[in-house]
Amino acid sequence: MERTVQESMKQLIIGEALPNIPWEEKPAGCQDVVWRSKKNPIIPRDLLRTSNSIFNSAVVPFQGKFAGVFRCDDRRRRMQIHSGRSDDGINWVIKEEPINFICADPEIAEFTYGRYDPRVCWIEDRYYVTWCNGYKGYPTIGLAYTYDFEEFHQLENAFLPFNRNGVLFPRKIKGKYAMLSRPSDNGHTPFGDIFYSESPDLCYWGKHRYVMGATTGWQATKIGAGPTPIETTEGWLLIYHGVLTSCNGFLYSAGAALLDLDEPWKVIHRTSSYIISPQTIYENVGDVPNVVFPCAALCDAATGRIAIYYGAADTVTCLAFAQVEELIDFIKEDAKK
Ligand code: BMA
Repeated sequence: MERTVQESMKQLIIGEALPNIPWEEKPAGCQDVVWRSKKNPIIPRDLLRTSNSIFNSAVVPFQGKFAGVFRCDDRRRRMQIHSGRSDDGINWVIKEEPINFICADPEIAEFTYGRYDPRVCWIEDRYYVTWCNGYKGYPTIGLAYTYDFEEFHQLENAFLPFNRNGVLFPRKIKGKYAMLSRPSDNGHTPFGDIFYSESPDLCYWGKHRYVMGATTGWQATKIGAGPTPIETTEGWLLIYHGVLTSCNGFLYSAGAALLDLDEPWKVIHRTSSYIISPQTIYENVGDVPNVVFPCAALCDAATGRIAIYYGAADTVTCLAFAQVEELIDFIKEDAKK
């Protein structure tokens, strides 16, 4: 694919500049469309003295720096989500206490076995957090908002159980809030496709549409949305995870797709190859081996740089990089395979 200089300077990401995005150039000779940080894992499992593991976590730009919500499993192996701050997106200070959600109705705050796999999304005037919420023993999509990463206000669960991987779009689409999710079961779900739903108020959800499903190879068993979709001139750029069942169990990789901007349940292109799969020691070895699980992506509209945050082996948090133009070209070309 050859582009003129003028074409290659074109801004593809519809959004704001983020000059302080964490970034490392692609290593010379690297053939991959996504490359890992040399600093990986950026968050060790024991950053908190109470943590068994810190992974599958979400970060956003915040007041010129960065903030996030982190999945921290404690040493009793309870799954909880904690807030954190960082000056550079790489070195994080995470609160030792889990988020103490403020709820209009205390029943909403009740959960059994845990909260996990958070995503964070800025919409209009505040940050929204979605996560897999163990509501009375049933996994479903928890939802909350915060202005400051200090106080978090929990709203009604978005859907009936069983559901996971709830990922909001960063703006209303045709006047409605929009969310991707993955209907599932009560265990380690051996199936799963991505659906789209919309809501006028973040309480009542409907117009559920099928987006895309498990296919073959690295995404043969199930798929689930990853980071908040990135708006581009070519469609919503969605990074998602896909699962293959090997003789040794589940193996989690990630791929990417472009969704229609106005009707995001319509898939324009989708990779048939993964863009990153578990291949390093910190992805292959840990509490759950062979997992890469992206939950967040920072992007700089001015340069097209993307920094992807992912959990590795259900143990640590890692960072990888991509260039939007190269990634979109890859999706288009690979979709033809
Ligand atoms: C999924 C979720 C993720 C986890 C993955 C691999 O079902 O529980 O949190 O990373 O399994 O264990």
